[in-house]
Amino acid sequence: LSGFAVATIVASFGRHYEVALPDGRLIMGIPRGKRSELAVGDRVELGPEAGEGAQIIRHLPRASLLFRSDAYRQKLIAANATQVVLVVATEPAFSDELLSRAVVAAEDQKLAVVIVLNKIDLVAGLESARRFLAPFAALGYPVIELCAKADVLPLARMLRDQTSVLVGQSGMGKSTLVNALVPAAVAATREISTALDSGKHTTTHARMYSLPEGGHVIDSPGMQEFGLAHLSLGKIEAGFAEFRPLLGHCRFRDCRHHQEPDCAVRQALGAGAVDSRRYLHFCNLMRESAHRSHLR
Ligand SMILES: Nc1nc2c(ncn2[C@@H]2O[C@H](COP(=O)(O)OP(=O)(O)O)[C@@H](O)[C@H]2O)c(=O)[nH]1
Ligand SMILES: [Mg+2]
Ligand SMILES: [Zn+2]
Repeated sequence: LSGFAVATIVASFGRHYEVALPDGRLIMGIPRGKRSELAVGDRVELGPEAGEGAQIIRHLPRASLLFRSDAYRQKLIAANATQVVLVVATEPAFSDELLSRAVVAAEDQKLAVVIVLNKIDLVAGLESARRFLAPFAALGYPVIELCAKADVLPLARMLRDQTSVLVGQSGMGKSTLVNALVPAAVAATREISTALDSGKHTTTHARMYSLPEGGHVIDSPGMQEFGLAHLSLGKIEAGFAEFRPLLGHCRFRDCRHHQEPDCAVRQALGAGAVDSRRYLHFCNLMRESAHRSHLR
């Protein structure tokens, strides 16, 4: 690489990045500024290659950014993704509230959402997992049941020509899925990851892989929480698809759907049209958000 090139960030190691050149070659990209806020999936312009890698001289505009945040900082998950794949399993137990939160973050960025229920070979937790996923399925989010160790074809079909980011708690099988989808690519990067992670099996860095059938998939480290401190009340509300036909039908225009009289959301809840766990997830987000506005 002698001149300038547009490249894609495929892995982030804090101070520097691994970037893919248009011909597929991977090199190191070093940002110019002190503080960089680039994410896997970001498109950048590189200066001429020199020594260890190339300097990142420009950050190209993003089509989307999936991230979570608390009052203090934001954690970038992936840039330019088109689809979020939420991975849960029959065991260990998963948090359906984390799912609701990730869905709100995805909806805010207009990303498609797919849910994978993995480890269906472990049948003991199957019925309970399905019960927790039923409200999401009822909203139209596709739920794909599979066993990552046996057959990932049902998921592979959904990934074609998309940039999909796998999101979920650790232990759900995200890395096992990616390994089954792109075995050669995972093997090729295992050495560098092992060196950087000091041999641990857990995923500590997000990484993007090219899919043989077209498209890309991003493996991400497991998360236990999904804060949405960056989203306004309106954005949170809009992230609950079942509320959309109800908004504007409450007595008060600024109804928070909590204890107000003649609230269309609470009426729908009473009638069973809004799921009670989804409503609980919404209330928890609203409470966090109200708490933040008091702090300001
Ligand atoms: N029984 C069973 N175990 C699985 C399956 N998929 C993954 N696992 C196991 O679940 C554990 C966590 O998997 P991993 O891919 O590291 O999860 P991640 O933290 O989400 O990346 C590992 O021990 C896997 O071998 C599956 O379909 N069935
Ligand atoms: Mg992992
Ligand atoms: Zn209301």
